[in-house]
Amino acid sequence: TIGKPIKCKAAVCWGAGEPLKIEDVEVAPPRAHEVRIHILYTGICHTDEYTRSGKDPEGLFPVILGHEGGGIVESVGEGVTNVAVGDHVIPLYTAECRECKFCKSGKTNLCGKVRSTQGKGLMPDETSRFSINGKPIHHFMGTSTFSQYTVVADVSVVAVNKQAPLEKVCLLGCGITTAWGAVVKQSGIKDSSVAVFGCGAIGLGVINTAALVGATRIIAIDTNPGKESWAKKFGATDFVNPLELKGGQKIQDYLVEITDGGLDFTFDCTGNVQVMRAALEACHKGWGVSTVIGVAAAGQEISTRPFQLVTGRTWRGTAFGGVKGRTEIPGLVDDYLKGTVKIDEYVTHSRNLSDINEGFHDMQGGDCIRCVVNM
Ligand code: NAD
Ligand code: AHE
Ligand code: ZN
Repeated sequence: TIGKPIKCKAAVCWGAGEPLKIEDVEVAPPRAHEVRIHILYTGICHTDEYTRSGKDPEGLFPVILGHEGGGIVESVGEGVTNVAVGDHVIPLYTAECRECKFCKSGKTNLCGKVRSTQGKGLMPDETSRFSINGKPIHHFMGTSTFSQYTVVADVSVVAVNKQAPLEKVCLLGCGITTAWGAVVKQSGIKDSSVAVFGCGAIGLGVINTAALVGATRIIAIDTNPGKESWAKKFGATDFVNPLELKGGQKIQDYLVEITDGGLDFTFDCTGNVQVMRAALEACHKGWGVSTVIGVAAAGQEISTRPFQLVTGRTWRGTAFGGVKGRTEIPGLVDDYLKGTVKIDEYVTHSRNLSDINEGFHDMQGGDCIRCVVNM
């Protein structure tokens, strides 16, 4: 049977730097190996704002942004076996096909199956399922969760326990999972010292997971003094505001001083390349490992003295925390239901789709960890 197009509301960004506009969009039925999802809730991540602002070199317009969603499968195309109509699902911006060189390597969560068309804002057959008066609108990150209905590749979606509230577990679509994976997939964090630069949802998730795996000292760093209480609530043992250091001391020098030579592990959760450098240089000589999670604007580059690496520090990065979504997210949902993974604590704001631009303003306000949009 051939499905019908659905007319629904979606937040469309028509051009770089423009606010989102609620539009009536037509969502074509899923083709072979595609899934159409009724999105009920979506978080707003800093990466959505990054692409909206025009700083993303991969940004394309007009586009339906959003990559932290939760919904219910409305229909499936030919050949779809991993999800069924009625399943509660989370769309995955990092696909998992289990067949490509990347998936089979056992070395990475990055999947090669749909990444190139995803980067072009298209489905794997190089066309879009979204249109307004016949004019195609780009997909985003293979997910486009700022639409009441979206179409994703079957490799880009996972079914989860129906007992879990979608208004909460939608956040596993990006922020919380990224932070969790960035910590649990690195060995040696137990009994070690950790510094986390940036206490948004990502930084708080890293702090919380580091505490969970048994890091002994967790130093949170943020230029917003209001983040101190948040960081401590999530498990930080110390908080430093780099703007308050005496004599304009550099944050990395201060951290090396107070930790007897530097941290075992550091994380950039800001996307600022100066901060990435500070995070690397705050690492202990001989073994410190710094992980870049933040996403930097087009044209930005990182630098440090190569001597920092020659003397045993490691600079690395992670996408989606190294998590394989289809394999690992169902377990994270169960951990949430058991109470071992926090989600509710991150939700500070909620908005209706019609007020999604307010949600973007919330995010910039400094007192927002995550805003969840009711679609
Ligand atoms: P956020 O804006 O909520 O949090 C960033 C925090 O950094 C804020 O608390 C801010 O006050 C702080 N900050 C800003 N400048 C600072 C500085 N110079 N020193 C210390 N702290 C500073 O953002 P978020 O949603 O938590 O996302 C954080 C970053 O992670 C973004 O760049 C986002 O795009 C990226 N991200 C990456 C992945 C990935 O897979 N690699 C996944 C999700 C998000
Ligand atoms: N398009 C940007 C890069 C954006 C980026 O790094 N995205 C992260 C996820 S951020 C989620 O909030 C990611 O997964 N990257 C790996 C990938 O394959 O995109 C640019 O600079 O071009
Ligand atoms: Zn994100």
